[in-house]
Amino acid sequence: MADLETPEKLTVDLLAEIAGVSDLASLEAVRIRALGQNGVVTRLMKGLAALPPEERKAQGQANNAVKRAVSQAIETRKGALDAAALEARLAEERIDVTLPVRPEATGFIHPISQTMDELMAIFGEMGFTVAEGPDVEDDFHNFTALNIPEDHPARQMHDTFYLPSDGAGTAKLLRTHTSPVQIRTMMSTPPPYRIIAPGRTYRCDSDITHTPMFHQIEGLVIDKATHMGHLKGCLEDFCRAYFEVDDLPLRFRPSYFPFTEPSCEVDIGCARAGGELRIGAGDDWLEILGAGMVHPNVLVNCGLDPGVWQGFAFGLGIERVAMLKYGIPDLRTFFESDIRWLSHYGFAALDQPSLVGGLAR
Ligand code: FA5
Repeated sequence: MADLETPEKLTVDLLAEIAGVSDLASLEAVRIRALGQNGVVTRLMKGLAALPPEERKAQGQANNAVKRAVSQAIETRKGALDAAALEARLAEERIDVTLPVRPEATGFIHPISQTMDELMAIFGEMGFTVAEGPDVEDDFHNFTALNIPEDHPARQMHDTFYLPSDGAGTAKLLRTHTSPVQIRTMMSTPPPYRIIAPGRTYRCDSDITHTPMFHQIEGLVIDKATHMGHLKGCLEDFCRAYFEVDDLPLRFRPSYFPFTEPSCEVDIGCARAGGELRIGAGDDWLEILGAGMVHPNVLVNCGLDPGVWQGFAFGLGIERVAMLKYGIPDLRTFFESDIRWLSHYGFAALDQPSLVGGLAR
């Protein structure tokens, strides 16, 4: 493009150039060269001032015609290039909905988490709230307040992990059961109570049905007129909901725990035939949990008047009920972090119609 070109020639050249560009960047380069601050058309306009007055009008009109024609051509070409770019992008980004889904590695919910969620959902429906306590406990909350004084033989049954003494004579320990949460709840909030306390527990123990770390869920109900009938009804409803067997038979067998009086073990009806266990059928029994009426000494230790307040407590092993419900044969496999085991026994996050099982509404 030369300055000496006539407006007509300039128009023809610029329009040819505009028609020839094939992308937006080149078009912008032409626009700057023609209409930019120092562009040829701009300089043509500025040159008017130097012309004699009688030529200015005609030259001005000619210059304006160039400017109009070039501006319009640039706009039109820009519209066409924009549309072509959009077309190309749409063609490139098209999604073929008929393609099969690419397999993706998904995680699984561990059977312990699943079982805990189910237990919390069932007890939640029954009006229980969740309480928590520390894994590292002291002697008072884990034993003494639960009516297990020093030298009590029950302490030996618990195979306790003790932590090194802090020098002040208050050796801490890893809680051997979730029952200390009862004590913490009763000492920190006023009655009545209807709580469950799920969590980790520890005992120096390892075989096919015992691991050094395992999980329990504790239940505590204290009110002014709570009695053994409530305990039976509550645990019956719970076992039937959890195992999803409406007429599951339950047996309450006398037992002993220092913190409950009377105490019982609860068995559920089952059948054992050909190495297979079927829950709810047959005339055999399977122990499932421990329970009882909270011992008056425990209430007194927590500052409650046993003449006014009474109730029941229960505790069960979460792995144990998970193994029974989901047919998991070896307790130790829960904690081996074997991804093949988890993909077999784990649960898909989105595949859960109901956590509450068969609880009657
Ligand atoms: C107790 O721990 C009582 N605190 C339960 C209780 C609470 C009774 C409130 C009455 C009132 P026990 O020692 O039986 O009880 O343990 C309860 C359950 O924990 C057992 O039935 C078993 O399922 C589970 N359990 C105990 N030790 C282990 C272990 N080493 N590995 C896995 N599960 C265990």
